[in-house]
Amino acid sequence: MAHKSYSFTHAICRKPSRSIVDGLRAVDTGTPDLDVFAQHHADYVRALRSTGAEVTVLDALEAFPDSVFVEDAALCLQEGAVIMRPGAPSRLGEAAEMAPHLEALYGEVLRIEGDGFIEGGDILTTEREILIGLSARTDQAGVDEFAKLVDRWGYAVRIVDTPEGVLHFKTDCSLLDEETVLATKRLDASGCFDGYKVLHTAEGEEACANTIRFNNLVIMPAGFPRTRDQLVAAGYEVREVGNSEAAKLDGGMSCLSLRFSPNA
Ligand code: CIR
Repeated sequence: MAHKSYSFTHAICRKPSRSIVDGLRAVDTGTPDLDVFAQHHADYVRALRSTGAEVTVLDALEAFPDSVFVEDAALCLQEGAVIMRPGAPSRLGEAAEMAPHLEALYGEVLRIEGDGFIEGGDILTTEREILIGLSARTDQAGVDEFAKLVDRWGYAVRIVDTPEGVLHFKTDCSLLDEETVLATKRLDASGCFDGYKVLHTAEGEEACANTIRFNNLVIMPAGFPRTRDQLVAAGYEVREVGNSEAAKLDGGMSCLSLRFSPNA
């Protein structure tokens, strides 16, 4: 049976731009190398395609250094897509750039148009609900408008916290299947996953909590062997992809794609 929270026919990615060196980062750990980033990105796209999905790779947008992180510009559900309103001023324009690509694939594309802010990285869609972490990028007004929009498609939205100093809610968690999430201990301690089965990232490997379940695969950043072994032992088919350059900009596996199966 197909699961709407992780069975996908489509994905959209965007090539990293040369301006990626100016991308936002909480702490400067070095300038990303564009060639290495491009190689990792190509590996990521290959992994998505290997599951049989149709993957569109959009051209780089030089005007938006963080535009490779397409996840933050929109939220895709089966019934329709919602264009976000990113809380980072330098990223606000990315949302309008994404809209026409989704309009070409979906019957219904809605927009956050009020004063609130919301980024896709703060939204975890599970089989039964949509969890949204308030963060430095996502505020109450943004969530309220989003919740009102997706109510028409029958989605329940639950507001949760993002740990202090963590960029996005999903920086610290990801969906593994209809009842299981991968999360850092610090996020799980908030109680937001009560009712779910939770696998914890291994001690010292918190930076790999942001994986994606994409059809048969769990795609995770390379270099986190103890968490990888745990996922394999739990029965998941794991694919590792290099993420050293995106990580310099606080990016992980989910931010590099929009994943969806449009109904229309
Ligand atoms: C930013 O700070 O917005 C980017 N440098 C990283 C965005 C990562 N996006 C995500 O996890 N969804």
